[in-house]
Amino acid sequence: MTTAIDVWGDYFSIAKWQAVVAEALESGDSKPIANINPNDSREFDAIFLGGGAAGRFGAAYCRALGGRVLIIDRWPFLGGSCPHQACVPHHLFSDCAAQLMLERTFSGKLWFQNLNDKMVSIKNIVELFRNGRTGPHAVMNYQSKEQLGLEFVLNAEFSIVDPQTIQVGECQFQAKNLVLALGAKPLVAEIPGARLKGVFNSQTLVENLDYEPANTIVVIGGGKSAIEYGCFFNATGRRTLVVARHQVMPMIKDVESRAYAILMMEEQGMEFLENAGFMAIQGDSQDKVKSVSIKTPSGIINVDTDFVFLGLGEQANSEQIAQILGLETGEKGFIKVNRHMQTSLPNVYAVGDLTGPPMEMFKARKEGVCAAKNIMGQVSEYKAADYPDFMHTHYEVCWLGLSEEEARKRYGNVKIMKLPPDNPNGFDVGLPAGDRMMLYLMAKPRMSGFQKLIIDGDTRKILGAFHIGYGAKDGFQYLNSLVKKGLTIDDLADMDELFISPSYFIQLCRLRAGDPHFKNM
Ligand code: COM
Repeated sequence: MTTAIDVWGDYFSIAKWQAVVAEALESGDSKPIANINPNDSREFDAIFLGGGAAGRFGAAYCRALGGRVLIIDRWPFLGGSCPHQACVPHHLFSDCAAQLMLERTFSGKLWFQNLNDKMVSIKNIVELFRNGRTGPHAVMNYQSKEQLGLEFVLNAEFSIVDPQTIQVGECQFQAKNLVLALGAKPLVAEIPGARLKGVFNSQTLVENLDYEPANTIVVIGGGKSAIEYGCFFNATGRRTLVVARHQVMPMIKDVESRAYAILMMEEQGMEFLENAGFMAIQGDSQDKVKSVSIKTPSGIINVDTDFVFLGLGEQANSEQIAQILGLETGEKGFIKVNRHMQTSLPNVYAVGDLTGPPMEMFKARKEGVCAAKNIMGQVSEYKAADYPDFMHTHYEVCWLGLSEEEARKRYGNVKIMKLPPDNPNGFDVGLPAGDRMMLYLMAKPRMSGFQKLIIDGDTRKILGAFHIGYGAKDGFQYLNSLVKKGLTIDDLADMDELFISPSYFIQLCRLRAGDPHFKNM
């Protein structure tokens, strides 16, 4: 690697990293950026191929346990797809959707500008992200180098010589263990016309969008990314039609919570077409999308559009690696691992999106840490289960544990606490008066969200929780852990709420907690 940029021993500020990453991305320069300690002669305990959430957290943990690790990544930054094409833009777009829903709800009132019938630019927001993402990139590199002391080679193409040897340029690196953390990519749709210009997925949207989509967008898929991106497009003022082969949002298991989420999306103008059969995307003479045909139970419909978004799930970045190493793979190329994150080859581990769903940050990071512990001689097992989950619509939707329906199948004495309460006005009451919902509460009460707690009336233990509104994501992370440890209505009643109607049901539980035979509320 004679031509590498050697950064070892030099202090790199966040601003300096930002410039280095921007330059590498803009120029397409493939000169590796090497941060390797020349004074450490120990063999690497592990090479992490891929420095995203799984690789970076695994490497940091290995090092924390006293190991020597090297991360190799083809991008000039650590953090993987998260800061580049996945979580960070997704959160930006979701923030925009929430902000735009507020602006549209109060359009022309109070201090709000008049957004009625106005579209805002999608291209500008995408460009804002594209120009700003080197900030998060730089933070990743700074933290990894200056604070965590990680060794890495970035901006580097690599090849696998054998499970202990990785080649970068003319240089070979050897390690006792190999950890594959190469991530996943959006599934390619088997839909006629899916390769036309104007058909995007979450990656190509941020990389390639170079025009302003017109006023109708078709989203194909019914899962998280289809809905989350769809709500963003809709919030920009465009007609947004979500077309799913089956149901939309099947992951929100609680029937009432899902219904509220869908109702509010529909009130924002989202259109859903479920159980859609054959679909085809038609192009014009320049291979640019011009319409989509969809087979519905009541016949074929055609929708004119210049922008189609595919949110169809992910497939593993495993093609070459699985073949070279002869690894066992499953559906969509996901690498098979045991609970120690070991692949079918000794001393070869796989972590993160490469091992399959859930394609979530916490799962990637925890799998990285699990592999690290095993590599360093601790026995560790991990399988993502019983985790809290969320989805961004125009709102944040969070949930954990069992839905009401699931709970009733398993328990004989299920109690429910919810806001708004069952009442003749339906949702037209200003409850829950949750975090960041106060304007809605006063002026558009039906939009002020939905909360539901599911409790076993016999043991008083919390079985599940659902929240639609804002500000609950953070709390649900902690709440889930407490619920798994047996949190009861009485424990919740004893907490200290920081808001009138806290996102975690503290006040409702306190109102009922004294009663040994408490009722629904
Ligand atoms: C966050 C990436 S953007 S990582 O999980 O911290 O590596």
